Amino acid sequence: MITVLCGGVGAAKMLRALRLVVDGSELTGIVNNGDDLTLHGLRICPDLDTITYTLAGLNNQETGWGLTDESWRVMKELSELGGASWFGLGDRDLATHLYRTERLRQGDSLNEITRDLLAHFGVDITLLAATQDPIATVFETVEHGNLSFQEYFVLHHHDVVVTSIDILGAQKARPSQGVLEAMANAERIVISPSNPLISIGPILALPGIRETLMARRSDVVVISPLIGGKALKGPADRLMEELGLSATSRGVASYYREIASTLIIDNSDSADRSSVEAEGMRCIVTPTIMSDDVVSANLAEVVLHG
Ligand code: FO1
Repeated sequence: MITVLCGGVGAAKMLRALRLVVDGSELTGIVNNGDDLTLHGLRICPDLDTITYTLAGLNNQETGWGLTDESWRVMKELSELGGASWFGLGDRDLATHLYRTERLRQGDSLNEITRDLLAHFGVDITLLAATQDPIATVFETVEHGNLSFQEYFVLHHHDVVVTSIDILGAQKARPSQGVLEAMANAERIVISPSNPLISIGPILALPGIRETLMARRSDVVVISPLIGGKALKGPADRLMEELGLSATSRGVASYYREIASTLIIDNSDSADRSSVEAEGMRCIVTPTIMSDDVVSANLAEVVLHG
C-alpha cells in the first residue's frame, strides 16, 4: 500500500500520477480538512472534492477547483438576492455539497460519504479525511485580525500579511479510523507537493501523526511544492517567508526533516541539492511539474522506487 498525505490541487495531481503506475486498490490518500467550511448550510470539503474530481477526469482545469462544464445559475440568483457569493459554488458542484450535507445530517460519517462519492465518480482509490472531528485552520493577519481559511484564501485572495496560523481543535481531534494504520502499514508514505503550512500542516497537527511518521521516516518521501522558490499555485512561498521558513528547497527540507528522509526537487532547482543534504535529507532531482502523463508517470516511479 502507498499512503499519500494530501492537500488540494498538488495532491490531486500526485495521486493521479501514482494512479498511472499502480492499481487504485494500492492507494490511500489522507486528506487535509482544515479548509472545510459550512456555507449556506452546506458542508463543503474542498480538498476531498478537488481530488475526487481530478481523479475522475472531471476537474475544472482553469480554476483547479470545482467541476468541468460548470454553470453558475444558482450563484447568479443568490448574488442578485444579496446572498454571499464570494465563494463560488457551481451548479454541478452544489449537488456534491447537498448530497454530503444531507447524509451527514442523517448520521453517516464523512468517510462513508466520501467512499460513496468516489464510487459514484468512478474513482477506485481510498480517501480518508485526516480527521472527522471539527478542526479549522485560522490565520492571524495584520490587516483583518483572525480569518477563517476561505476568508483568507478566497475572500482576501491570500493577499494579506499573516503573523500566525492556528489549527483550531487539532489537539483534541483524533485521526480518522484507518489513518494511523494506513501510515504504519504503507510500503511508502508520500507527502504531496502541497502547501506545507496550510495543507499538510493541519494533518501533522493531529495527535499521533508526527510520531507515526517519525517511526517510518526512512519510507517517507516529500515532493517539494516550490519551483525556483515559487509555488506553482497559491501562497506557499509567501507564507513560508512570513512565518520564518525560507521559501527554498532548504526551507522545505527543514520543515519536514524530522518526519521524512527524502526530498524530491525539480530539475531547475538542482543547485539546491547540497543545501537539502545539509538538513539531513536525501535529495532526488527530477522533473516535478506534472504537465503531462509522461512526466507524471516518471515522477510517480521516482517517488515509489527512487
Ligand atoms: N477557490 C477560489 O479561489 N475561489 C472560489 O470561489 C472557490 C470556490 C470553491 C468551491 C468549492 C471548492 O471545492 C473549492 C473552491 N475553491 C475556490 C478552492 C479552495 O478555496 C482552495 O483551493 C482550497 O481550499 C485550498 O486547497
